[in-house]
Amino acid sequence: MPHEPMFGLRTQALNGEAVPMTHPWSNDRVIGLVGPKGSGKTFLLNALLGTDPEDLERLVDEDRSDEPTVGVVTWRETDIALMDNLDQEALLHAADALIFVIASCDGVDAETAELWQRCAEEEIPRFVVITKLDDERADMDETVAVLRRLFSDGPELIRLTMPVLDDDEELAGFIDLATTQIWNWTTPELSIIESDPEHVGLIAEAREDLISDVAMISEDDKLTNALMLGMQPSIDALMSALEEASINGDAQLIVGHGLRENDVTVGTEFILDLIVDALPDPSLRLCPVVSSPDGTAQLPIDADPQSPLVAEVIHADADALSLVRIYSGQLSEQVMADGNLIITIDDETAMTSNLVWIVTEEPLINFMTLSSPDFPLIIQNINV
Ligand SMILES: Nc1nc2c(ncn2[C@@H]2O[C@H](COP(=O)(O)OP(=O)(O)OP(=O)(O)O)[C@@H](O)[C@H]2O)c(=O)[nH]1
Ligand SMILES: [Mg+2]
Repeated sequence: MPHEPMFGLRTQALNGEAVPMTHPWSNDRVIGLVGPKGSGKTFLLNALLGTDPEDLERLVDEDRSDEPTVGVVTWRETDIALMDNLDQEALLHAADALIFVIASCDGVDAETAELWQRCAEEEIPRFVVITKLDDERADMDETVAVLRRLFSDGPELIRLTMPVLDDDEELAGFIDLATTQIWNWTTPELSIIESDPEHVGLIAEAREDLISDVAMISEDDKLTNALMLGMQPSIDALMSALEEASINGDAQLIVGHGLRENDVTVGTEFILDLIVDALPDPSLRLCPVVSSPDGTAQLPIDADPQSPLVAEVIHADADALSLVRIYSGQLSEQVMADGNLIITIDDETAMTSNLVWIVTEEPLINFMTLSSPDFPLIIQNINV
């Protein structure tokens, strides 16, 4: 299986070219996994980590699977931090995007529907993975219909893949509705093949839906005009429009995932490509609004490692181990907590360049602001 290819497998398959990135954080993604209990979040996390042999030893032990966890997988030179079992409020602060993990056979709970609504209000980029598509009760069409009723009745919830079964009716792969290519996990290595006319016929209606949804949401006038005239869009234009809308939080894509024999997970690499191509990198995020400790307003701070430090404790435990999201600047050995307490960092383990586990002398508290002792700041826009 190809690891860390230079370009996305989807783009590569279409001979596209990657755009070089210059911002020091732009090769990272900070992503939260959310969804109903038992929907398959930890399973998906392990599937994503399992694509990189070096990460195998870091797979989440099922006995510890309720604890806040950050798994990092490197895909196409992008460090992807995936946060599991984090407090919802912490994720809303700290994640650049969320993945909603919904089981194809279990429905959606009220808490997840409420979280979706909040993300819609706060325009948090996100996509949906429909899991357990190998389950005999799985019905992706039905789950997509339920999600569209529950989450949004507009064009912004866009289904991107359709499951393909093998001769034994086992989950074999997915058709990408944008490119019409089949991603096939029945071969020893994942293969991406052109679909035959029979498959193109089967997906025709779903693809029409996708194209008309793109016509409604895209900001590319040339593309929307062509679509309004009933012309077939180029695959590149379609993919760019989908990815851009997803990064901006204007559209949310739905893709599938499942398991087949020999522990092969189906859909995993597609999801990694989507995380890199269709979710925002940290440089696209605004730094939270900050003030001085006495409440004096401060000018907005750029989300840049060269700017003053603005970081937030997003999970603190009693052993003085804390997970910290850095919004700008860099941690130093001594930091100011909530503008009035100097803290010494004894040890730190970076998950990505801006998501770090730290050990401090004294335990910290959730949602504390960490800043530089020379430039103390407090994050203002939090509602905990
Ligand atoms: N067959 C199959 N089983 C799955 C799949 N995804 C998850 N499971 C199983 O479903 C059960 C629940 O999955 P978890 O990953 O623990 O779910 P979770 O969302 O992390 O659950 P909580 O952390 O308790 O909320 C486990 O037994 C998984 O092995 C899948 O795609 N196919
Ligand atoms: Mg779990």
